Amino acid sequence: MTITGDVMEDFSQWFHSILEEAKIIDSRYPIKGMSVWLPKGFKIRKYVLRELERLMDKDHDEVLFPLLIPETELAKEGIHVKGFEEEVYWVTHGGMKELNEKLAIRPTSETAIYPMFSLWIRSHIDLPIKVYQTVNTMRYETKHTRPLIRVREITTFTESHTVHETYEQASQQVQDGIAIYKRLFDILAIPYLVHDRPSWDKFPGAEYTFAFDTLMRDGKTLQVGTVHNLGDTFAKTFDIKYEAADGDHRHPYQTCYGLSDRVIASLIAIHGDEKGLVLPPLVAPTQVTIIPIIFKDGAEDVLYKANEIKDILKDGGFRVSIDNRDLRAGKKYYDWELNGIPIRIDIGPRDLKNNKMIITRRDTFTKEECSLSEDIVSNLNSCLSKINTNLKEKAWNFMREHVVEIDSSDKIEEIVLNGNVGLIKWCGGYDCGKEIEDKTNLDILGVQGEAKGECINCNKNAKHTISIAKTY
Ligand code: P5A
Ligand code: ZN
Repeated sequence: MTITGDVMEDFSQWFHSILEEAKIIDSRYPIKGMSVWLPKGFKIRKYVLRELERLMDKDHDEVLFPLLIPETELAKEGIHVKGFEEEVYWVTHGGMKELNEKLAIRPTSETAIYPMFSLWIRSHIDLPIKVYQTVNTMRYETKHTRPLIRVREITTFTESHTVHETYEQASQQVQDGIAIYKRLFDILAIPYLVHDRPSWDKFPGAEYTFAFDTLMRDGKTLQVGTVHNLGDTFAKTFDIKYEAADGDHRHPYQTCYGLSDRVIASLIAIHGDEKGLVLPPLVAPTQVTIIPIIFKDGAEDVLYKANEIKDILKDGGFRVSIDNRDLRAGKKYYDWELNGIPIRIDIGPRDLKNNKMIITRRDTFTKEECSLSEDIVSNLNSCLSKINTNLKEKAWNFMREHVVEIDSSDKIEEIVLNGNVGLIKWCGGYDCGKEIEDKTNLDILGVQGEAKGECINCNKNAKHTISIAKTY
């Protein structure tokens, strides 16, 4: 079996195929939009979460709220509930008995958390609050579902919620949230564009929304995270108040931001190739595999040395394994490629005699001879860090090459459908923006910067340069 579907030509097929072949998840679970995390996928998820939690824990407290939300709480914030009403799963029964009040399975946790904030917050001394949780949420998505990308049970929803005395502090927190996510995506070598979403595409109930988009190999963008400024809308709805230093009672200002399984989807989609996974070393379940090349003679010596190298590397902090299955080397190489193990070490009787081993990199397939008397740990450390740098550069270059300025409206569709994010000039008008989306059947991702000249659509004075793309 090999990965079916070309990474570039048939991305969707390739993505499904790699999830299956590399045993990341099993999407045959008999409910649409829900899948099983397999051991290897779960490990990748674990290491990604570890990095995220490390970043979050510096400045947030982790909490865990219930899964169910009373209908009355969910319904309180008008715009918010409007945005989610089509997507909520409801619990209506306890056993045979119909419940007095329907309970929503959280599609996100604002309406679970904010009633509790209203109990917790009394004085300005209680602020700021910065909490996060990693939970599953459910959304009855009506668009085409795709494993990890658009699921009905989001299994890895890391959502943060913050409360502040002033609007300025909340705005600053939005920037801090963006900075945290940038650091995570940099660690994972996932390139991103950050956009202030157009007003018609912000989070239901938010004042404004910043979104991270990354570019898949087929030229479609994927929203991989969002950071919202909620103003004092929810505080008013949920009666959250604090006593300020001057004795006044005021509503605080809030933000929320979140990431999902899509982070893991992007990690796999952006770095992988036609041979399988390519993983940044930090999140690879196995970072180094040692393949002893065994012939009749000298097998014992080779195995002995292979184990010795394994122990040295383990002590050096690597996740390392020996592939001593009774299989031909070709099959082992094949699995090494499929599993995206960053480094392969081959060692055979002749290498042993020459006091060396061969290191092969998964990202470039380049080989390097290494002396066995050198410091193996520091050698491999520098090799892993080169892999990370290379993955990051490659991914960023790919994305940058596919962000293209477009100066005439009749070229938008062609250029974007050719796999690019288009940069166009826009007047800033709501109706004009919607018209651009309708005409092209594409999505405006948001504002990239200021612009001079004419709006590409209505020829009025342009205000912004905006990005337009085909989105997942
Ligand atoms: C922020 C966290 C929120 O829900 N409330 C708490 C805010 N924002 S959001 O934009 O609606 O969702 C956050 C991120 O979750 C991803 N996402 C999904 N991933 C997979 N399948 C889905 N069905 C799905 N829906 C949303 C997106 O990356 C989104 O930015
Ligand atoms: Zn216009």
